[in-house]
Amino acid sequence: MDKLIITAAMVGAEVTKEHNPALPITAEEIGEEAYRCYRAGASIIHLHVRKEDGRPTQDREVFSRAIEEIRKRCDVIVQVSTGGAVGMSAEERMQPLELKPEMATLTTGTCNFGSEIFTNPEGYIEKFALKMKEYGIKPEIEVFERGMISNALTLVKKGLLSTPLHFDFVMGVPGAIPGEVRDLVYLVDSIPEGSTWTVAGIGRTETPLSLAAIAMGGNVRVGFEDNIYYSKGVLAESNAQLVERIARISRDAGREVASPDEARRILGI
Ligand code: KMH
Ligand code: ZN
Repeated sequence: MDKLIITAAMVGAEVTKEHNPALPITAEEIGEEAYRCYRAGASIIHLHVRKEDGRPTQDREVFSRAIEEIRKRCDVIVQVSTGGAVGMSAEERMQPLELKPEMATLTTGTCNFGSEIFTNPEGYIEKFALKMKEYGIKPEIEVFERGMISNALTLVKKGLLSTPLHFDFVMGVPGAIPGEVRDLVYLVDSIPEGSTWTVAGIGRTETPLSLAAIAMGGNVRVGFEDNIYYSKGVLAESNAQLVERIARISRDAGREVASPDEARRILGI
């Protein structure tokens, strides 16, 4: 089994400082928190950024400043979000791709997202995939529903994605696929052999799904984007605290944790 790749999704687009005061917002806070996550065992930072007032943005310059602060401190893989926040246009969402990061997310379908709709019609998906191909950015395919795997395979047939694919199963979003282990097994069984995958369990599904992924040979994403609690009713002190727990459990279970360079090799970056 390969070493475990831990992704830290530290910011997201929905969580606020009111939800968890330790949420990093400024470029410097993001840089500092990324470094703490890296020290705790994260090899990928899944990155969203915020305006000064805390609202989500996909502004290229804001991304650039945050990435610079991360780069000053460590050589972790930066994976920019093209999901942004619900309601943003495709052009808005694509901006950070211009910075040519090592990785970016690609959600291959539309789904309910709580009381809202996360819109990803074919036109968006193909535009994002084409840009990633042009710039040599490794896509992480964000799967919120089973049909999104089929859509990714269609993109392979169209020459917009190349194999081996890397998937992130985002599970437990209200309105999309639930976060039971049987759902994870179903998704893992549905991807092509040779693919790599990680799981992002939302809220209370985060830790149980992470444990399943460690045992199944998958990888793990944790962080405030997905879950702000360390345990029931107890806020996490930092994203790094969540990363540290996963690294510790994985090592205790006999699975070492990948460095950024080891993660690059596993993902073919
Ligand atoms: N904020 C969600 C609507 C991604 O980063 O690519 C979408 C999201 C997915 O977070
Ligand atoms: Zn995200």
